[in-house]
Amino acid sequence: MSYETLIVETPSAGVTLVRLNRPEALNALNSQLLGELAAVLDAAEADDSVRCLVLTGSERAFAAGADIKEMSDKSYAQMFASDFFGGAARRIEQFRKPIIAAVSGFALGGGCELAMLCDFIIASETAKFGQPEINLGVMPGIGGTQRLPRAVGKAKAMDMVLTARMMDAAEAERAGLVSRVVPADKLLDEALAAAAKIAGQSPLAVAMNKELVNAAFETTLSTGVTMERRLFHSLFAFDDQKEGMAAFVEKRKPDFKGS
Ligand code: CO8
Repeated sequence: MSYETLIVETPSAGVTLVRLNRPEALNALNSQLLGELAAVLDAAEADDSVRCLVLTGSERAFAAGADIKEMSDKSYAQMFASDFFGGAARRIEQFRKPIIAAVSGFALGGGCELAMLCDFIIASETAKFGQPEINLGVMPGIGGTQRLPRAVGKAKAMDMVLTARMMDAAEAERAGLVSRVVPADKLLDEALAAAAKIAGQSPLAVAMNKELVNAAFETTLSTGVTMERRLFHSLFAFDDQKEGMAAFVEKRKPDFKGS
């Protein structure tokens, strides 16, 4: 399937690379782009050969926010009736396979929120994160006020949301917003290598690991730890656990089948 606002490739077995492709608007997120992204996720979820996604933009911009030109004249009734961007945000939140955001340049407003909706962010040295919606008389709308403080703490989140200050890659790594920072020309290689590593793991264990790390933000420590122990035990129902542990003992590479 081909898309107008996305470029979708399969750079290696099990890995889907999705590039945001609205260069004329610094990859601003509009309804078409988010609709196409939801369709890519539907297809990836249904395809057992897809094990991990990488979402990226251009060198200049991951995404400079929601498309201000699409939103500017909308009424409250239109925003509410269409649940503007709600469906796409929920689709990403509910996606069960890992998504790595590879961020270079601007990740602002909805762009920063889209990166935070992914499972982790690898940033280039040129990345700039921000929630500048306050400058437009509005606020983040795809989870920024909630995910940013969870990622970087209240002080930095308040600072960014209220002053629209951008955070560079080094600060984002110190603050815990991104998992690693790499030179711009290595960004895609690094993200694709991480995705290939994930794609080679047991997809069952990968899905459970993702679910449980996300549960850490939704539940108490004791409930989360109990859930983790139960799921750990349940993994012993799968062939992949037998294969993974046998491969270690036999000093060979495991061949996970997802069963
Ligand atoms: N929307 C639409 N067009 C944009 C956007 C955007 N967010 N960002 C950039 N563009 C366009 C510009 O209008 C320009 O187009 P044109 O050439 O036709 O004038 C082109 O991209 C290039 O941009 P600039 O010329 O401005 O490039 P600069 O390098 O000078 O500046 C910046 C780059 C600093 C990134 C600047 O473009 C900028 O400030 N952009 C807007 C950033 C912003 O405010 N983002 C937040 C948007 S609101 C939002 O994201 C809300 C999310 C929640 C929505 C969900 C609701 C439920």
